Amino acid sequence: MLVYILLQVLLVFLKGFNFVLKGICGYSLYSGFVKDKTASKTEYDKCVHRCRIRFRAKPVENLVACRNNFLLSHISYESPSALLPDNVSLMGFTPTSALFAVVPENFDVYDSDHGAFFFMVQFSQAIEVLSIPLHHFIRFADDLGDPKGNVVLLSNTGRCGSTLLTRMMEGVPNTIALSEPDFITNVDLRLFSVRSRFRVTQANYPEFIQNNPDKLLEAGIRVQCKPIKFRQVDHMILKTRNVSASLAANVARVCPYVRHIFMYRAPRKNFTSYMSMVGAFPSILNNLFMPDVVEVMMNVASPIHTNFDDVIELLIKDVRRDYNHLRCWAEVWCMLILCYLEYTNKGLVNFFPIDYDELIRAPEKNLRALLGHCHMPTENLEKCLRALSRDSQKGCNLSQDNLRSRKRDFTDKQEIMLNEVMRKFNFPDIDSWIDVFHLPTNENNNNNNKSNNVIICEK
Ligand SMILES: *[C@@H]1O[C@H](CO)[C@@H](O)[C@H](O)[C@H]1NC(C)=O
Ligand SMILES: *[C@@H]1O[C@H](CO)[C@@H](O)[C@H](O)[C@H]1NC(C)=O
Ligand SMILES: *[C@@H]1O[C@H](CO)[C@@H](O)[C@H](O)[C@H]1NC(C)=O
Ligand SMILES: *[C@@H]1O[C@H](CO)[C@@H](O)[C@H](O)[C@H]1NC(C)=O
Ligand SMILES: CC(=O)N[C@H]1CO[C@H](CO)[C@@H](O)[C@@H]1O
Repeated sequence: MLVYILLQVLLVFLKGFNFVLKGICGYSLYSGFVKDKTASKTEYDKCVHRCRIRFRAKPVENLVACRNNFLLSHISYESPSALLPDNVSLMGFTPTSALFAVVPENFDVYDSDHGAFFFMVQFSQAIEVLSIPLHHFIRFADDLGDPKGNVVLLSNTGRCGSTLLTRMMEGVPNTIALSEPDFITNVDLRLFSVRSRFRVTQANYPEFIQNNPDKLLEAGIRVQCKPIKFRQVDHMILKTRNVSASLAANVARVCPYVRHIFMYRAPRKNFTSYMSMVGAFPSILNNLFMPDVVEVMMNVASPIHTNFDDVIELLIKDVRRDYNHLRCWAEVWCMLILCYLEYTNKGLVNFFPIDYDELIRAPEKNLRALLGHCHMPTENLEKCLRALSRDSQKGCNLSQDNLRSRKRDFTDKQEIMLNEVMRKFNFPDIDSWIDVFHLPTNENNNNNNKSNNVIICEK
């Protein structure tokens, strides 16, 4: 945190310095010659800006990386072919450009043994950052075209064993699983949310993006899943952050070839795990930043145009007024489940729903069905099942060992509060969770026995 603040001070200082330097000799340590920078905006073959990372810091390690996390120095302006090598991967978007991380040539950024989260591996291993203006980025993505392999989007409620599932799926030959690639977090945070909180941020984006954010989402998926030369990739799993579950409908609309999974956990277990995770962060940070974080999360995570629009608006208002960890996180969780229900009922997304405890109870059967849904081969399940015995988030502070000691049960008061939250969404009490798929919102879908509901109903 302190390092991050120092970096910000340094960045302000350097910005001033570069401003003066630019005025005097038309050169900046960050962006090079002014005329080159100007040219990069219009000329496609000089539009990629390569910078060396001199220093990096994030206030909290699980935040989405942005330009302010880096102290960068100018190297060159190049053609978009600079984005093609295997050691270059899409890191995220700013309102003006797409950012790429360049790792050392022999480092496999896609190998999940380097760390449980793709965005963390990118951030810690990157040597250079490439940036490309968004309009050129979209042209680059159009030239690439749709991904050659199979793409699977794994939406989830967070803390539900989704990292374990990606580890299992990686057992399928020629499969890469990206855990929390943040291009998609950027897209949903700023662009698709129609809630008022984001109007200001949205205005920072060029008009062609504001009018058609789908295009950026499509381009992001195409570029994140670009061809890799050093190994055969037939299946690409994109496991999103929990808040991005609300984006599944957009992805289904824009990239109909993507296959969808929704992973969750029975609420009591889920909330216990949520709470143990929140407890793993320093409490000062929690109290200072959590209301902000949770308010944004609710804005992003909640589906719109549902019967619960008014409920959700009220809950969002209450976050700051009356912040309570457990209640607010339970509300976010309900909103994510609502995404699943709404999108399924409206036929927007063909999700394969998977409950963590059900996966653990009958791993082989469930994995087989899940892989079948994703059009992935099911011949060699042993390798997939081996992942079960490994801690799936090792290399990260949230690993199970860290959390296990913090597990807690709820007091009676907390139970009442949680059930009140559940009721606001017409969900059953946390102990009758099994009934959730017979809720009123699901009624019109009751006699439609899609493969979707099989697993839940069996329980
Ligand atoms: C990334 O890969 C390219 C091509 O393989 C190579 O020329 C370049 O030096 C690599 N970058 C770094 C930072 O190692
Ligand atoms: C959900 O995602 C947000 C944003 O990345 C993160 O801060 C939060 O810890 C996640 N919650 C859970 C329960 O995983
Ligand atoms: C995460 O864990 C490592 C090693 O256990 C520690 O050095 C690091 O400071 C931790 N990071 C945070 C944000 O707690
Ligand atoms: C529902 O399932 C039954 C048997 O499991 C099948 O006969 C019937 O055609 C299915 N209905 C629909 C609408 O898919
Ligand atoms: C319904 C359910 O899953 N209940 C379990 C929740 O977790 C606690 C321990 O964390 C178990 O004791 C419950 O049986």
